[in-house]
Amino acid sequence: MMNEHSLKKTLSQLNIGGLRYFDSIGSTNDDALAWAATGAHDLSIVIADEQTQGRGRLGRKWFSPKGSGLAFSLVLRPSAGQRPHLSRTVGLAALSIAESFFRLGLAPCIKWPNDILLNRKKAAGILIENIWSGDDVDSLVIGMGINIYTNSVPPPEFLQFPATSLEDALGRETPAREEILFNIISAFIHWRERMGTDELVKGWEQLLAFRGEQVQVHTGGDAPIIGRLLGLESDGSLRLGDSHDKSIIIRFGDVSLRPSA
Ligand code: BT5
Repeated sequence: MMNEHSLKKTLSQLNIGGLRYFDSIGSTNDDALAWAATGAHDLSIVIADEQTQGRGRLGRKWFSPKGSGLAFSLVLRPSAGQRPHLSRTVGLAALSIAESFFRLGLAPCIKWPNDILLNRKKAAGILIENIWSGDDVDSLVIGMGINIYTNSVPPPEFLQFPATSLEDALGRETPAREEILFNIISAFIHWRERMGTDELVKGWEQLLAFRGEQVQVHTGGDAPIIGRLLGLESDGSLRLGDSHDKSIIIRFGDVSLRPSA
């Protein structure tokens, strides 16, 4: 059973800022935003067994029932050295989740910008929200939702993209959630120290789903942008190539494979 005691014990070897655990909460991002606004230390964690109002991007819902997955938010107070690289934060988070999956012998991919896939199905998502102080980011809240057990996978009518869980992908006994959380936070601390390096962007780029394939990216406008997925810019933007091999750079959007005609 995951609880405050088991989490404190597992995370005690890591240098986290603080921990808040809830059996049930609306959204861990909301609590972390409130905590950040009232002085949460760097690398504070809000985690819940269940979310009743879990959020995705653009008002979408994140399904996180009791006893099924990991739903947590990290508060980040960026150092001066990290500030120029904050657009890479989603990559930092995605790489950290991906590494925890590699450790279990799986082969994760990152569907740009914020989904982690196993067997081409979504196993985790990331939601980053900023607290501003004038024109500067005061702190960031990085929400991560990871489907651990089969019961975390939403019913198909809930989804635009197929979903899976770690348990489904492993097909064998799944480690405790605390252990997976430990691995994610350890990787996060490791990569965060390398936030300004090419190594981070390369590591992230190597894991991109659909590389070299024809994709469509919905950016909120009517027509999707279509092209071949080439890689990343150094700020974490996505680079596609059009039919004349001219680069198209995309900052926001949702990538999917282009259905073959
Ligand atoms: C995301 O949004 O993928 C970000 C999810 C972030 C969740 C974490 S949990 C801790 C923290 N607290 C919160 O309230 N949120 C964060 P987006 O790319 O917009 O994807 C949302 C879409 O994913 C939904 O519209 C569904 O189609 C699908 N979805 C919802 N729950 C899912 C699940 N458990 N597994 C796979 N897909 C899901």
